Amino acid sequence: MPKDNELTLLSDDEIVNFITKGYHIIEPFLPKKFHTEIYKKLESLPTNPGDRIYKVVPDLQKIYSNNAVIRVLTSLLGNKYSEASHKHCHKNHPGTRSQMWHQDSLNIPALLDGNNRFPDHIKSVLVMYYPQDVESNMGPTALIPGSHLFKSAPDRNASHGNFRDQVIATLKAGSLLVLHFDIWHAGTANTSNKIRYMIKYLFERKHESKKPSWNHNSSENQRILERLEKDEAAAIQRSLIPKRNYLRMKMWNNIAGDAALKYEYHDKWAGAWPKPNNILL
Ligand SMILES: O=C(O)CCC(=O)C(=O)O
Repeated sequence: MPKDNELTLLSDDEIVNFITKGYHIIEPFLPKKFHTEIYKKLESLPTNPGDRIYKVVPDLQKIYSNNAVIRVLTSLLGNKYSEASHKHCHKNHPGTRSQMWHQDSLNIPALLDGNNRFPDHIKSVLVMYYPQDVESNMGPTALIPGSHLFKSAPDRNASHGNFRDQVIATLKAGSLLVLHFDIWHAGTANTSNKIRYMIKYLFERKHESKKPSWNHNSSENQRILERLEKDEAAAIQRSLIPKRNYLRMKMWNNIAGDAALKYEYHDKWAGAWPKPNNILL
């Protein structure tokens, strides 16, 4: 558990994890009793307060303004970021069915010019807070790792069921899930007998970074480049790998300012022939 007064920024490897997968989990950093009290408060609300959730559950401030969250948001969004006024409390009763896969970044009416997706940058992140344990039958949030990088994912994704390599985020009470705004995700069915709450906030970058806003060590650059090229998040067609790597590299460079990496295209197809045991007969 990080101490409350520590602002340890993310490491290069944690930034690469976020770029490649599109999400980061913050483990609980406040006592379980605190989250139980928030759960009770939510249960007592007669209606959904919508954007006013903050006002009616002021203790949420103790979560979102905690250093454990600030260190992650600063690392991903730079030293200046803002909290969007829109917030949402999801109350999933027993029997709630799965949502369709979707990307929240497409929901914004003011941005219908099509420029609301940033597959090569980190401009906004969703932060989802769960005041109770979320077990696999309680409607955990599902994610498709790496799906924030592809603009061309078909709208038909919405009608699909399970994806290979999807992540079902079962979490301990008090955990937060930080998501790239463009990631495909969905709430799943609650087949338990417990209500699952989740509170969603959106944070936005205010400035382009002139240097890394995380704990960067340039002596690791070669290893970081290799990870950005080789790490797998979820299965994709092989012909998309150069585009995926280009977007990963651009995302790093867009948030790293003067610590940009030099990316050179390699023809990955040249070299040794496939070994006989990789050939389907
Ligand atoms: O309920 C969930 O786990 C996910 C909700 C969601 O997808 C959303 O708020 O956009």
